[in-house]
Amino acid sequence: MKTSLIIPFKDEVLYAGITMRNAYAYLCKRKIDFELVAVDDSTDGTWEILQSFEETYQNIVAVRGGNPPGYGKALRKGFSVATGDILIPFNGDLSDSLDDVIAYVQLIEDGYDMVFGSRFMTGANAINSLGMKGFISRLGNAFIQLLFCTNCSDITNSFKAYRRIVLEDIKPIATGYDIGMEIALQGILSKYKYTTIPTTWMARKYGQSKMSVVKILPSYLLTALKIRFSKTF
Ligand SMILES: Nc1nc2c(ncn2[C@@H]2O[C@H](COP(=O)(O)OP(=O)(O)OP(=O)(O)O)[C@@H](O)[C@H]2O)c(=O)[nH]1
Ligand SMILES: [Mg+2]
Repeated sequence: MKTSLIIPFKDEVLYAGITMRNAYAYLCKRKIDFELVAVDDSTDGTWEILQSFEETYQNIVAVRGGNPPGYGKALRKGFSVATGDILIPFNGDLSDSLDDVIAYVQLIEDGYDMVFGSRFMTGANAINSLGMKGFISRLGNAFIQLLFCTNCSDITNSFKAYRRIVLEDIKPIATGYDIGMEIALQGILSKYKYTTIPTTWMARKYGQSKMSVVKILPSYLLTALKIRFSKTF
């Protein structure tokens, strides 16, 4: 099966080259059938770097995101141009692990429709720690676990893998960081087969975070409640 990594970038001039080179070299070495789909909303020179990769490699695609930009919009754009059978959002600041990508691909090939990564379950490795963001994220995730009776301890994490049919069926609408949660919760309610595995998460070394967990918490909770109650009534 072909795998598409969807990689969002917003002003990641210090990461764009490293991330694209690492992902490309790693997946070639593992003899995976893959493509890299970079979705960019930058004004700092990231776009020019991504374009040079697109010109050099046949299986690298670089596209622009939306206006106004948004993390969810960027992933949706990536899903719409991707040609893979397995779609995996992979953060442009290399916080997600390529070893975990291989584990995801194997599980989808084994028959799962969705694979969720958890930074919180036993066996997970949060290198350089998640700090206060991690604490708030754990609380939010505990609430969502109760609301949906799911054993996934990190539903808000966007690093997941989906079989193409799941995305074609669910047609996510989130524009922000809540997109991963939206797809996962809709997928669970639609009875797609899923599993959760412990993953490695690494804090960024360069550049700035684009995400404030306090600012986005209300939109996560609202999205979760809407999904829960629109399916019930
Ligand atoms: N295309 C696009 N990419 C985005 C947008 N917002 C964030 N990103 C990218 O999405 C990835 C995750 O964003 P981060 O800012 O690292 O969010 P985070 O991982 O929660 O924050 P850190 O803990 O600081 O790493 C990065 O590669 C960003 O550049 C956006 O609006 N459009
Ligand atoms: Mg990050």
